[in-house]
Amino acid sequence: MADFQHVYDSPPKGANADWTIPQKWDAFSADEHAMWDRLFARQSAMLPGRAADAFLRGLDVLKLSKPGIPDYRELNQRLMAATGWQVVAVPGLVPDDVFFDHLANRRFPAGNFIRTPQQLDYLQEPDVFHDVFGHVPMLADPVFADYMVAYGKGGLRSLGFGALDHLARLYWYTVEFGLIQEPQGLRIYGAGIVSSYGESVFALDDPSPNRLGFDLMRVMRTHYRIDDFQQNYFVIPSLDYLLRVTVETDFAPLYAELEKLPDIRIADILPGDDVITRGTQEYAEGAGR
Ligand code: HBI
Ligand code: FE
Repeated sequence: MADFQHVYDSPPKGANADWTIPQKWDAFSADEHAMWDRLFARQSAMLPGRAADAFLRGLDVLKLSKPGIPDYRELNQRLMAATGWQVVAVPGLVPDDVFFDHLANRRFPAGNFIRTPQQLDYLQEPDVFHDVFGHVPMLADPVFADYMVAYGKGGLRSLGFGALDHLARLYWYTVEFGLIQEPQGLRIYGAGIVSSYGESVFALDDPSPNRLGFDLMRVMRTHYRIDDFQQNYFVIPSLDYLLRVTVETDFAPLYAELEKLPDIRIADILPGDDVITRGTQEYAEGAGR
């Protein structure tokens, strides 16, 4: 992640010790607010029938009294009332321990900038649209809200085991790129998918990626890609299951076992896998990828 432009070693000038900064809602330009509205309209139109029920219900907390980038003073009143979570502004990616500490205390750090028109469909670093549109609706769900707290606490603990890379894969394949099995079919809930125009179609409809039943150890062994659509998605049976598995599992023995087990290459399917869709991988193997 070292080449992201907003990564710092210590809080930049003007930031607090916990890396938060004032949102300065009034400082966003009309163009920046219009970019939010454009992205919001495009994504919310495509998500019915694709996004998880919890996400669609949570979208209501983002419908504030004025258009544009949400003013956290108003957003946080609604989010706090729903689950006790709040959004805090940060300059960009923050160190892992700082990130986990915020999550463990029901604070979601959101980048305080918005993509430019040139970055409409791809940017390397989470902006306010990804962080707020992508993450906040799920944080309004009580079960997912508790999962994120459990993840933050587990993240802090993982640092002591030198197991950050393994735990980061759990975040990646659930919070960022998770799919859920609902009565009507597969749905997306990962923020990296729901905030992406292309991936919200690809993740559900494209024949290329594998879609595998969620297995905690399997996920923690699996590489992922940060530069393009995923080659694997993991499907949870319910948010309750995800919370339960995270809270009830003692990760210490798993980390010990993971040290002995090889990582799994990105698109490999193993004999024990619960294969929902065996991907063709044609997208990943196509020209220039
Ligand atoms: N910082 N702002 C921000 N957003 C993230 O998603 C984030 C971060 N720092 C570290 C981090 N994520 C990783 O540790 C997690 O993906 C596990
Ligand atoms: Fe994210």
